[in-house]
Amino acid sequence: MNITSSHIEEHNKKAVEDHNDAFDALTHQLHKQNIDIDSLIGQAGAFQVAIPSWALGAGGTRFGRFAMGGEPRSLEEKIKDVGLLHALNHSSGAISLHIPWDIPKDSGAVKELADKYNLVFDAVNSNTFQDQKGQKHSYKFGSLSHTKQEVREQAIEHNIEVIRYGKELGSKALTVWLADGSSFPGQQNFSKALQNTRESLGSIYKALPQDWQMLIEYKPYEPNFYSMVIPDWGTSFLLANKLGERAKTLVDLGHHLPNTNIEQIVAILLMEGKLGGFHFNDSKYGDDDLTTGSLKPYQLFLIFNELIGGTSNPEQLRNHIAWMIDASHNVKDPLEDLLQSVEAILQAYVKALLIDRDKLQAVREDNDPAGAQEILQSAFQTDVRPLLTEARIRHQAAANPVQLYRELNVRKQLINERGTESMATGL
Ligand code: PSV
Ligand code: MN
Repeated sequence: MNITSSHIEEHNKKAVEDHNDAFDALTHQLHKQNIDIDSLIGQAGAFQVAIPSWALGAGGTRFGRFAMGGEPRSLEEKIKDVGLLHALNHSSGAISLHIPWDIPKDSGAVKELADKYNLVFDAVNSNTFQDQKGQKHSYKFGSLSHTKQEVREQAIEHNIEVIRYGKELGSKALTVWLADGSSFPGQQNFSKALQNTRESLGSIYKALPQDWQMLIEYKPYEPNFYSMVIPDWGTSFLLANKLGERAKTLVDLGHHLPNTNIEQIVAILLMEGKLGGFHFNDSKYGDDDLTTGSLKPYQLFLIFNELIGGTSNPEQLRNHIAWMIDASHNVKDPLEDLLQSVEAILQAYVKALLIDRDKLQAVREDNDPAGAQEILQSAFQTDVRPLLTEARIRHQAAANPVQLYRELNVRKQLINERGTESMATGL
């Protein structure tokens, strides 16, 4: 299944009249605020969000999994699916691989295929939270933090192997997420476990190419329910500081206890030059891995407010942070879900660009919280969808990606090609 330029043209031709009306109205509205819409369209069009290779099939919960049919059966098919997304929205031009779920057998050929779809390889993710067939030592009681040196060494070697794969594909970052921790009081020596982790990460850091970053992800609970070795941004930040300049913190939006002020964490990490990347998703209760922006679009906007407010160079921001989605799809078609997530991220980004920074600065100086809210709400309540549509049209992508996906019956075609039982690797 390929999306061709004539599919796009035909779809856009039908959409253009309504789009032009909405776009003209928005142009007029922004013009009155002295905002240059063309510059915003350029910035929106340049923003790329990496798609996780592990989220292209049906996810599941520990209670069950409902197959959706047409799931990619190989890394090559995963790349094709991300290619479909990128053809539809022009904003999904990168793929983030999880090893060993997606080991490239022939890196040259895999790279060539990705090139064909204008995709690059974003951060590679290691996996020491599951045991693989034939693996010598088990990770049941941890990996980089394990009490036994031989287990730690095996986990270190795995991460170095992931770097090797990433190098072959042109990745520039390794993301490390550890499930290590304990489920019962007394089970683990907290400080020893963290010390082991630091030393293990140090060995991996030594193997990191000079132009790479190590992204350290944190999570407060699950799969361990009493303690996690890297439970929060403070611990990740501590490790990143001890490791060196190229080690940074990765913020997965689902990895916080309820009501945590994520935007404040983002602001501090950015200020310290330690914000390495994001795993975008949304949640109501825990690490729910739901569609980004489906529950808390305002929080997402506030995060982008801190990002834009904390940098003098939006281009550098776009290029130096790993923007990735980390989601799981139990009831939605993953491809539709990912299109919706990317759209929500772009909306939050562009709305944050609309904020009048001088005025915000002035009301802060005046200690005027109501004034601050007026400024934020005025940007957040602006409907920027016509601007994003225009960016897509200018890049020969679909005016309405989800609509075209449905018009073309993409899922049905994928089922015809791959069958109803095909199952993608991942969680
Ligand atoms: C753990 O919950 C996590 O967020 C890590 O990023 C893993 O790599 C990913 O999910 C696996 O789905
Ligand atoms: Mn994650």
